[in-house]
Amino acid sequence: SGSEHKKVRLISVPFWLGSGRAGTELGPESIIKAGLVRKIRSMDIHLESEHEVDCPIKPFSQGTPSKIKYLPEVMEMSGLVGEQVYRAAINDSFPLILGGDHSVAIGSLAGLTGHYNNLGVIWFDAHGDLNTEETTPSGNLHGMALAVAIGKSNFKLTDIPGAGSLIKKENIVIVGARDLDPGERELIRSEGITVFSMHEIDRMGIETVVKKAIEIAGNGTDGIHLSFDMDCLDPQEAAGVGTPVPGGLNYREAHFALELLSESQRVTSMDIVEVNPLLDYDRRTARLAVELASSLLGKRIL
Ligand code: 6HN
Ligand code: MN
Ligand code: MN
Ligand code: MN
Repeated sequence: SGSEHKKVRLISVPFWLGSGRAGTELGPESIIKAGLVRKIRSMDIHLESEHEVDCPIKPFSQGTPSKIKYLPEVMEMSGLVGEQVYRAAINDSFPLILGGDHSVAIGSLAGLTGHYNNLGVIWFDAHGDLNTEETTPSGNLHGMALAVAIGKSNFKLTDIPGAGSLIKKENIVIVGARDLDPGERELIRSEGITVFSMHEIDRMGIETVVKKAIEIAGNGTDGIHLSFDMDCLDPQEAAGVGTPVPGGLNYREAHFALELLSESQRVTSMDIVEVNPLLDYDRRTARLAVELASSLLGKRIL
């Protein structure tokens, strides 16, 4: 069966400085080695180009250590990623962004908001990524990416050159959460952010959850960005991530979720982040990432 998007542009972002732990900079290469390009080419899709973003791999020469780690590096990366994502979007290509840690999504959203007037976001993650400078327990920016996107931290999406407006909290949905910090829980309550935690997934089933997520992220928006942190999966399925949390999505739930998202024809871009090949001994997590991406791009069993 075909796909809603004829053209796909692969954007590799070898970046780890948002996570405080090296390894995710090897993610794009590992996902490609696991067969992503081959898989996309075997489908009815035109793979336009592969672009590797020349982002900082080493910390800039250190000044005084600050609580928030590598902010200048994350800002530099985000601007560069944003440029490439924006170019793909205006060219009517589907941007498929390969991380890298989840701070890469700040770049994706910077580029996408430059193009879309009102973007919805579905964020698959074991975590909330809603910490601010005040609440972060780690100082790692990947744990702040969504707070940056909605403008709840001091560092905001709109600080990135080329970014459009902030993401509206009404159009954000988190799916798969099971490890939230106290400050994140508070922000979720006070802002009324929709979170379908593992509890809701067990209660309602993944199909209902995904349908509701599309409704909320799609309500009055002209695009939906799917930001897929591989740690939403159970560590039994995807051990090769930096911050594994037990009790996650199983293979079939994740697979079905991405088929449903594909069928909806509403998703206009996707990140796949947090694959850490140093922890992905048999490349199983990278191969799963390939499977899930191809489901989203239209691969069907029949
Ligand atoms: N991720 N909540 C923790 C923190 O440091 O803020 C973990 C964040 C993980 C972020 O997996 O994208
Ligand atoms: Mn499009
Ligand atoms: Mn994340
Ligand atoms: Mn996560």
